[in-house]
Order: sequence, then structure tokens, then C-alpha cells
Amino acid sequence: MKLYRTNQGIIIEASEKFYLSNATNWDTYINQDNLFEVLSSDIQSLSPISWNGEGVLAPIVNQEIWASGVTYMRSREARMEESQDSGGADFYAKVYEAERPELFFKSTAARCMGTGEKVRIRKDSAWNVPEPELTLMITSSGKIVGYTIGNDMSSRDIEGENPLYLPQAKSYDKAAAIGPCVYVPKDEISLDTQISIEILRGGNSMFSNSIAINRMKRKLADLAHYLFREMSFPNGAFLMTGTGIVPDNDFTLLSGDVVNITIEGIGTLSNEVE
Ligand code: DO4
Ligand code: MG
Repeated sequence: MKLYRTNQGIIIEASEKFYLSNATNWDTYINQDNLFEVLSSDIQSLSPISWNGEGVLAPIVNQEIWASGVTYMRSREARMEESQDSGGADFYAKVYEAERPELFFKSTAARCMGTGEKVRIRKDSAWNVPEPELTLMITSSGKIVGYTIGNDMSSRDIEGENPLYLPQAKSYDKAAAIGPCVYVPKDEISLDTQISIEILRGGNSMFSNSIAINRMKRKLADLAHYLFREMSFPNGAFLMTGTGIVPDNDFTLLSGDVVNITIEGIGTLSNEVE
């Protein structure tokens, strides 16, 4: 089942049919520990509508977006390379092995974009990449009830200069995108699910790659558990789970590039760089 936040209201997709929900409060809807059952029950009293997929908004209203780091070997390697001169490389090797994951604050809802909206690169950075990440929707009680696609836009020169600059490399206006929907399966997402990215420049493919979630070193539930250890999220939270794909070091995003991130079963998050 899928849940879309749209300019018409909340649309539920089930068995390739669309239903306009009577629910008006997104926060309440996504903060349900038994969301799959709630949606299954709601569509019983609704009639299918025809919807062409237009008017999709970022699936977030009052949630914070947090992110996990160095959860895949490729991220560990890339961070170690970019931070070699600063002496920060060891920290990335250590956090990859450590029991405690790296978790950082990524974005408020207001700074986050939906599919079809523009993301940004910082003006004071010359080396930028998108990071395609499976993103967890977690309820206030800490239960993972849904999944979406996240783009953790990152300034590699800033985080490479000094690991303490990480918040500036990661958090700025339009540095995060999530969407297009929240995927709400009956059971947990399959770890064989593929995450793919393609970056287009002038319509030509500049970079593409894909990776399965099962290449992640950590368990999804452990990441959620650490985030909720000493913090409460009354309206739930989103948690990006880290990237397993980083372009080679000679690649940087440019204004006008289009970033398409696809996760099997969820859809495609598409954002042009402003
Ligand atoms: O530690 C730096 C950030 C790591 C990150 O964002 C990732 O691995 O996805
Ligand atoms: Mg990331």
C-alpha cells in the first residue's frame, strides 16, 4: 500500500487503485503503529478515484528528518578519501565498526523538497553529490511503519575539510528531498530491494548505479532504536539510512542536473538541481 500527500488531500494506493482518504491530518495518519491495517480498513468505505499522479507534495508536515552515516562500505571509503588531508579519515573507519551508529539531524519539513521540486547545492561549496537513501517512517513509539526515498544532498569539500563541519555539509535550504510517497507494506521491506540512481545533465546520463539494501552493515531497526533512545518525536520522524552509492571523486553536481532515485516498490524521487 502507498500513501501520497497531494494538493487534493491524502491519497491511498492499494492494488493499483487510488482512494481519496477522509483523513485530513497527515501527522495523525502516519503516526499509527498499525498503519497498514488502518489504511486497509479505511479503503473499505471509499470508492476508487481516477488520479493521474499530479499534485504530489513531500510526504512530511511536522516530522524532523534525521540521517544515518557510513552504513555501507562505499560511504566509508569515500569519506576516508575526502578527509585524508584533514586527519579525519580514522573517524569514519571507527564509526563503520562501532556499535553506536552515526546519526545526524538532516532537515526540518520546511527545508525539505518533494518529487518534482528543486534541490540546491551550497554557493560556498565546489564538490557536491546526491546521496540516494532508503528512508524510514517511524511512529512516535519508535515503530517503522513505512518507507520512502531520500536524497541526502552533501557538500563533500566541506565535510572533508573538517568532520566538525558535517552539519554545514548536510543541512541547508533544500538540501533534502523525500518522496514521492510513503510505502506501507504489511511486512518489513525486503532486504533484496534495489536502490538506483541516475544523474542527467542536458538529458544525458552522467552517472548511474544501484545497490541492494542488504549491503548495509546495520539493521534498520537498530538505526531507529538508537535515534529514539533519548529523544521523543510526538509526530514520528523520518530517518535516512545512509548511502551505498557515491560517484567517483571527479564528479560534482551542477545546476540544471536532474537526480532520479528509484527504490523498487516505492517509486522514483526526481529533483532538478537549482
Ligand atoms: O559522515 C558523513 C555522512 C555520511 C552519510 O551521509 C552517509 O553515509 O550517507
Ligand atoms: Mg547520507
